[in-house]
Amino acid sequence: MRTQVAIIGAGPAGLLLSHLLAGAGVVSVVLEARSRGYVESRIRAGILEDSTVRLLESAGLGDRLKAEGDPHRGIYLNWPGERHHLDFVDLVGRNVWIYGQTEVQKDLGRARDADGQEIHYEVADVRLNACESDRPYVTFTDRDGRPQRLDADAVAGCDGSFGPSRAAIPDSAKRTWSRTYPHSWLGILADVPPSTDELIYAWHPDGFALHSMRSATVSRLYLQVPNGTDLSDWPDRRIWDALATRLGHGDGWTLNPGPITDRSVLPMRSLVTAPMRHGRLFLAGDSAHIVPPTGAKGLNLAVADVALLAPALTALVKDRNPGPADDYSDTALRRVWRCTHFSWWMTTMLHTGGDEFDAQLQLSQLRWVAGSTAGATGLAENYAGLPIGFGAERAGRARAQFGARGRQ
Ligand code: RFL
Ligand code: PHB
Repeated sequence: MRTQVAIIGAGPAGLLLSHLLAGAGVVSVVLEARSRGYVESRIRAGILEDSTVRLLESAGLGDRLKAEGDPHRGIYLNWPGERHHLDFVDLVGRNVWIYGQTEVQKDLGRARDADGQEIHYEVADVRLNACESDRPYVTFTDRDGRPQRLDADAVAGCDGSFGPSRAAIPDSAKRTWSRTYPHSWLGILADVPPSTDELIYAWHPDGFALHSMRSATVSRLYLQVPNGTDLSDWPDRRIWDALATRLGHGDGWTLNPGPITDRSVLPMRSLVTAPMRHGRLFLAGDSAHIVPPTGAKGLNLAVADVALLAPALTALVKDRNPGPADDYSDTALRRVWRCTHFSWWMTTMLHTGGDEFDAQLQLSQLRWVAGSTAGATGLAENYAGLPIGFGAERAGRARAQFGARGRQ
C-alpha cells in the first residue's frame, strides 16, 4: 500500500488529522489497534475549550456539538464552608463546552465515512521503519492476519501514551520529562441529572472531588483515591457518601445519587517528550504528552497539535515546503508546556496529601484565586484555552535569535 501520510491511531488526534488533511487534498491511511466500537465507547474527556470548538466548527464537525453540547460560562471552586463561581466569560471573554469525547469520536468517524477514508481497525504488530529517510514505511498485520506494508511520505504517530510511535524515536534523539502523582481518580458515570449547573472542583481534607456531567440526565464524578485502589473496596454507597461529603459546602446543597453505569480507577501522570518530530515521523496528542485530567486539557491539546500538524504536513508532502514541518515541534511544545504547567498547578492545588502545612498553602491559594480578579483571570485564561496558534510567534522569534540551538 502507498499513501501520502500514514496515521497510527484512530483516536481524536488521528481521525481529526485525517479529516483536516483530506480537506487540504492530502491522502492518508489510518491504522488502529482496537475495534471501532471500542474506540467510540471509551469514556474519557468531557470539556472542550473555545478554540477546540471553533476548530471543529471550521472543519464542518460542529453541528451536533452545537445542538447537543452544553456551553458553560465557568466552574465552581469549593472547599469546606465555601463555594465560589469563576465566570470565564466575564473574566476572559471565552466559554467552554460540555461534549463527551465519545461524541467527538463518533462525529469524526461519521465524517471520515462520508469521505471514504481508509481506516484499518484491529491491526497488530505496527512497526515504524526508515523514519529518518524520505521514504518511511509502516508494517502491520491486518485484522485477517495478513502481513502488510504501508509506504508514505510522512508518518503521524497519534497512538496515545502506550503506542509504538514515541518509542520509535531513539533515546539519543529525544528527551522525556515526567511526574507520577501519588494519587489516582476513581471516576463514575451515573444515570442521574447533575446536582449542579456547572462543574464543581472541590478541595477537601479527605481528598479532591469533581462533579462533572455529560448531559441533563447523566453525571460524571471523580474522587481522589490512593494509587493502587481496588474498586471492590468502593461499593456504591461509599462512593456517593464520599462525593457528598467532599462536594458539600455546608449551605444546604445536596448531591443526588443514582445508578452507576461505569466506574474505573485512573492513575495520574505528567509526561512531555521533545522533540515531537524525528525525520519524517511526527507525534501528536497523548503519544507526545500526557497531563493529569484536573485541567481538562488532554483532548484539547491533541486537537491543538493536529491543528498545527495538518497544515505542516500539507506543505511538506503536497507543496514540498519543509518550513512549517520544521517549526511544528517548537511551536506545539510552547502550548504543551503551558498546559502541562496548568494541569500540574490545578492538580497540586486541589489534591490533598495529609501534610498540614501544604493544606494551608492550598487553601490560601484557593482563596486568592477565588477572591482576586488577577488570580481568577489566570485560571480562566488557561482553563478556557489559549488560541490555537499560541506560541507560533514566540517560537519563530527564538529561532531567529538562537538559530537551531534555540530549539527544544
Ligand atoms: P487516544 O485517544 O489515546 O488515541 C490513541 C489511539 O491509538 C491507538 N493505538 C494504536 N493503534 C495502532 N497500533 C498501536 N500499536 C496502537 N496503540 C494505540 C489506541 O487504541 C487509540 O485509539 O489519544 P489522542 O488521539 O492523542 O487523544 C488524547 C485524548 O484521548 C486524551 O488526552 C483525553 O482523553 C484526556 N482527558 C481529558 N482531556 C480533555 O481535554 N478534557 C477532559 O475533560 C479530559 N478528561 C481525559 C479525561 C482522560 C481520561 N482518561 C481515561 C485517561 C478524563 C479521563 C478519565
Ligand atoms: C470530565 O467530564 O470527564 C472531566 C471534566 C473536567 C476535568 C476532567 C474530566 O478536569
